[in-house]
Amino acid sequence: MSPSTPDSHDLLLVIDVQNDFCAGGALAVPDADAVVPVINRLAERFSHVVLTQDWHPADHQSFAANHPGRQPFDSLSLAYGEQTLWPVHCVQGTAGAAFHPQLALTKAELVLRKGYRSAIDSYSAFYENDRRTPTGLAGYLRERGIRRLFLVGLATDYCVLYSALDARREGFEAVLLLDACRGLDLDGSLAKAVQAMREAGVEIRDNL
Ligand code: VGL
Ligand code: ZN
Repeated sequence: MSPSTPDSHDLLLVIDVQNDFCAGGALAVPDADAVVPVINRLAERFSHVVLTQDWHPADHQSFAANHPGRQPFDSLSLAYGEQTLWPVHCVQGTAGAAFHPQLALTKAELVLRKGYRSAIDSYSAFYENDRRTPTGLAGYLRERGIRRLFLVGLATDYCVLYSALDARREGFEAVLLLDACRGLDLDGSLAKAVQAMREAGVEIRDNL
């Protein structure tokens, strides 16, 4: 077996592969749909797969529409720090919040929803954007005996980035699979994200 064959302590963490981040969605990530077949093939090779789902109430504070006079992609200072304002996306129960219709969901052992509190955004699968409020994922993974995470999904420079950094902070090994990720790349954020992950000890690969 090659060293990159996933074992029982490895887990594929699929971040936010939802309609609103894909073609035609409210916050579409360029070329996002291309990750779906790649992720589906990867999922077959893992014994453990977890999905995250961005899941906002309509009055969520990360939406520019909830701040009169503000535009999407503006930055705003909120109680917990700087927050980028987004178009309304992934509203709980809407078609935009559903997973991409071609994403293979059957293998997922857990669907972790995040960003469900109006007052705080949550890019990371581990912590909300105050960097202190845990989602519970670290405890779940530890109890399940998971040691290494392979991160894929959307967007490389936001939710994938923060999830990978927090995975390292929580003591997991972390591998980013670039072929199965796409980024928003606002003001060079993609290159910065990859650099920050490298510096945090995330292994960056194209594929398994
Ligand atoms: C995301 C911006 C806002 C992401 C989620 O999944 O990367 N980005 N909400
Ligand atoms: Zn969001």
